[in-house]
This record gives sequence, C-alpha cells and structure tokens, in this order.
Amino acid sequence: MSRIVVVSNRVPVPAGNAGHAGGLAVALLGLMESRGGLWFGWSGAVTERVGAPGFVQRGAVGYATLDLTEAEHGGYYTGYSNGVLWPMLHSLPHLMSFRRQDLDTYRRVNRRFADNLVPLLRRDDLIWVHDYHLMSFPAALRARGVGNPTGFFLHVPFPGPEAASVAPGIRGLVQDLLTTDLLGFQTTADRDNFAAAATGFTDARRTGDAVIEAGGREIRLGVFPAEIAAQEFAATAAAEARAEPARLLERSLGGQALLLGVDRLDPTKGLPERLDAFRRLVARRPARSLALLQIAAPSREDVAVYRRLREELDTAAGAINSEFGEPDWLPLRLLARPQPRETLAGFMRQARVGVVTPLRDGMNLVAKEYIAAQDPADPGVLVLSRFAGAAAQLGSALLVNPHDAESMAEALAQALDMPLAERQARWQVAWGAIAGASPEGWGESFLRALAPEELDRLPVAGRA
Ligand code: GDG
Repeated sequence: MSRIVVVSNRVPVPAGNAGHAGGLAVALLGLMESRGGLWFGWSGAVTERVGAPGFVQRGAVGYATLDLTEAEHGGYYTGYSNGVLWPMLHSLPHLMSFRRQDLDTYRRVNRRFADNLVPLLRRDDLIWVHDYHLMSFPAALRARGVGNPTGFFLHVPFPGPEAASVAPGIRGLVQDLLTTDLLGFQTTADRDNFAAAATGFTDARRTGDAVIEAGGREIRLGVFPAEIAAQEFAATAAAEARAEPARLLERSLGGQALLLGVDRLDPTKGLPERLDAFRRLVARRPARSLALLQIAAPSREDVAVYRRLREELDTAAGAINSEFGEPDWLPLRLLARPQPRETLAGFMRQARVGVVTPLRDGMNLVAKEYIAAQDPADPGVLVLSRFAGAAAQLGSALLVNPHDAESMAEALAQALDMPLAERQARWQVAWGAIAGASPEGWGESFLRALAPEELDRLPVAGRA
C-alpha cells in the first residue's frame, strides 16, 4: 500500500516546537497513520549551519525536518514567501517588498528540501505538497528523477493573471507547478484564475474545466474546499458555553449583545476596516447595548508590515473606546493574544454576530466554526466577506464588501436586529453546507483525485 508523504513549510512534530496541530493537520495525520506516512518540511528552528534532517517516528508516521539558516529564513520565509507571494496571492500588491536575492533563496531552499526528501522516498509513495512556500518544490523533485504521483494544494487564493504577474518570479513558479499531476484549490474562482495564468504565462493549454496540458502531460485541476470537524466543533461549543471563561464573559456583558472576531493578526483579515465599520455602528446604537470582542493572535512578528498593523489596531481600538466609552462600559475589547481553542468555541456560541470580514481569504475556517458553534434554536448571524473562499459555500450569511465601511456597519446592525425566524432559516442553510463535511473527507478526496487507482484502499475515516 502506498505511503502518504506530506510536504509543508511547517511540520506538526508531536510535542515539538511546531505548535499545536490544527484540524487539517490532524486529519492528514489520521490518513497517514492508517497507511503509513512521512511528513517533511521546516523544523521551525533557525540555526547557523545546515545539516541533515532531524527524524522522529511515532507509530506509522515519520517526521523529517530541516532547520533553516538565518539567511534562508530571511530570504525564503520572511522575504519571498511572506513578503511577496502572500500579499500578491491576496491581491494586496502594495504590501509586497521584493528583493531579487530573496527569490533566489526561495528557489534554493525549495531545491535543498528536494535534495533531502529524495533519499527518504519509496517507489510507490503518494506525494502531497502544501501551499505557497513550496511552489518550486514539485519541479525540483522531478528534476531529481522523482516520478511518483505528486499533488499540490494551495490554501490561499490565486488572483487573475494580471494581478499575479506583479510578483517577480511568479511565471517560473506557475511553470514549476505544471510538473505535478494534480493541483488543488479552495474555490472554482481560484482554479480558473490559476488556469488563466498557466495558459497566459506558459505554453500550457486548458483542455477541459479540470485539465491543463503542458509539456506533453496532463495536469488535473481540482476544487477541494477546506473543511472543519463541524459536528465535533458544535459539541465542544455547546459544552464550553457553560464553562468558566464563557460564564465570566457573559457576566461581564450584562446583557450587551456580543459581536465576535477571531483572526490571526494579519493584513489580509481586514481588521482596520472592521474596526472602522464597528465605530460607525457604535455611533448609532445606544451606549451599553453591544460589545465587540476581537481576538487577534499575533503572527509573523518578524515582518515589518505585521508590526505596523498591530500598532494601527491598538491606536484605532483606543480611539473607539475613548470616543464612545463610558466610565462603566467600553465598546471594544481587543486581545492580541491567542486563546484556547475550546474557549473560542464557547465564545462563538455566545456571540450574536460572528464578524468574519477578510479583504481576501483562501477559505476562512473561522466562518465555518462560527456556524458550527451556534445553538440551532437561537442562532447568531454570520457577517461574512464576499472575498473569503467560505462565501462560495456560506451564501446564506450576510455577505459584505470589507472595503465599504458604511454598508458593513449596516450589515452588523441588520444582524443585531434580525428576527429569530430569519436567523434560523439562514443558519439552517449554512449548517447544511458544512454539517456532513470533515477535514478527513477533504484529505481523502484530494488523495482519491491524485491516485484514483488507490481508491479502494483508502480508509473512509471521518465520513460524518
Ligand atoms: C490558511 C488560509 C484557509 C484563530 N485564533 C486562534 C485560533 N485560531 C484558529 C481558528 C481557525 C484557524 O486558527 C485559522 O484558520 P483560517 O482558515 O481562518 O486562516 P489561516 O490561518 O490564514 O489559514 C485560510 C486555511 O489555511 C485552511 O486551508 O482557510 O484561508 O489563509 O481554526 O479558530 N486558535 C486558537 N487560538 C486563537 O487565538 N487556539
């Protein structure tokens, strides 16, 4: 039976320093455990000299990780991945900061990763590469003679060819991705944008909705929206709504309607725009009638844009509270610290309004978590950016344009005032879209598309 080899920038090494594995990672590990697998990528450590991969084996899954040098971290990770590709892929080109040597380092690190993976591969492994850090990795594998079935999934959006072409180097990376067998995207829009870039930037031809021909080979294109464990999250939220953190929050609200935002502190998440809309909402509602709790967990603090964003948010939050606050009430609670996952689930169930308004997002799992967390008898309302991938599945939410603060404020007011019957009807449709899905199902459908002949031998774990 084929092993599954997952390659991603970060590796969820058990009890390692890579942090707690998220839902998608847990699902992939589940699939790997039943067939045997190898997870390969960056250790998260920055060291002085490059060495051989570190290796940990846990049951049927091995974890092989490489450290980065300071220069590699600066060029590959902070520089080109997060300073050029991330802003470009989210259509925020003004946040790009390009240096030619960072692109060279990016490509060099991708090649070094390939050099180190090749000796660990077996003839019938299925290789699944994740995300924008590793766009030239599949071509580096092919250049080293690896002919195994290889798929790539992009967790973030792909913009139209004109917008994509602002990133120096992107043409070569698109070409490199055409060495895979399967390319997966969050939405049909991302898939079609990528296909337009591939046919515009290279000699490739699109020969079907889901097929590109390049270099005499067929590359399949698929749409695989990332999913959450909806049933499990719903149960956690129901239990946590009675736990201490949720009870303390409820007591502190004293009947105010709670609006909730949960995001990584990232320029794509539209946080300044959200606070602008909230300021307009607060200005026209009675004092002490509502409160926004915004959790903004810091990320990528070594990137200057992220540090400036933190300052901008602190300033905007202070301005709202000083303008509208009362001695016994502040409208905004901004927490730049991560909270436990279970606690967040309980808060989501308490919130009358889930505010998920990124400028652009591949999927946005918080939108799905908010829906899963609701009490079916008395659900809250999701206010969702139409530029999140999740909007393709959650069209019954109140969809907003995050660049239009005034209409976002109106949508928040509409959400607060929405009658129970309408809240229930909208929630039912949204729940119907996610209730049967699971991260395991997401992983399985990608692997089935990558290697259909393996279909019978894949486990059916997680089918809700
Ligand atoms: C990328 C794409 C795509 C947030 N704050 C805390 C916390 N979270 C959890 C959320 C959610 C997850 O982190 C964030 O997932 P998102 O999907 O919203 O966003 P990205 O991290 O940008 O992920 C995205 C995703 O990949 C999957 O393909 O959906 O579009 O950008 O689960 O609840 N968790 C904890 N504390 C926090 O403070 N424990």
